[in-house]
Amino acid sequence: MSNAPDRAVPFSGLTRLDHVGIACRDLDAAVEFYRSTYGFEVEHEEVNEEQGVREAMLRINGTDDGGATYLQLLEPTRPDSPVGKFLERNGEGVHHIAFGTGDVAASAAEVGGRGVRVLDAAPRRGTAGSQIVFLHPKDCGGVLTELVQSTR
Ligand code: CMX
Ligand code: CO
Repeated sequence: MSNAPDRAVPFSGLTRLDHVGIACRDLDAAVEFYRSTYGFEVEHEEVNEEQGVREAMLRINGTDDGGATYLQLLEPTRPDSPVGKFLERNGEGVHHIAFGTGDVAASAAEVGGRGVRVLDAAPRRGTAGSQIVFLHPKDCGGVLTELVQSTR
């Protein structure tokens, strides 16, 4: 078996796993769990009102050149937000995965051209000034999927 990319399929530009998003009811408690259980530290914390989240990014591995991998802990700022609705339906747990790209608009256009619904007509502001789009979970095997072009 070869791991070489299949050139019959156009390259999506997605090169790595940037983060796994986890829905929690209490951000501070979740941060403390990951700190005391695994030793992961918060690298960045912010409120993103457009996405309706208070969030913390915990670096798992990698370096400052844009290659690091994170856990994104997400507490809703309001019950009718995506994470608020998810918690109501499912309780706490894995909410989404995010693939990294150097050009999120180009990657979204590529993937969208293959019949996957891109939820954002234009990239929105994500963590720490990154640019993000989401793909519909129903077109991705039940996995809410984010594409992210980070400034890190
Ligand atoms: N993972 C998998 N499936 C999900 C899901 C998730 N996180 N969230 C919703 N779904 C499924 C539901 O189970 C439901 O399935 P059924 O139709 O089989 O019951 C379906 O999608 C519709 O769910 P809903 O509760 O009615 O929610 P909406 O359609 O209103 O919204 C979605 C779903 C994905 C369009 C919305 O959550 C969204 O736009 N998400 C993107 C934005 C986001 O999640 N922001 C927070 C993170 C910010 C960040 O990472 O920076
Ligand atoms: Co995310």
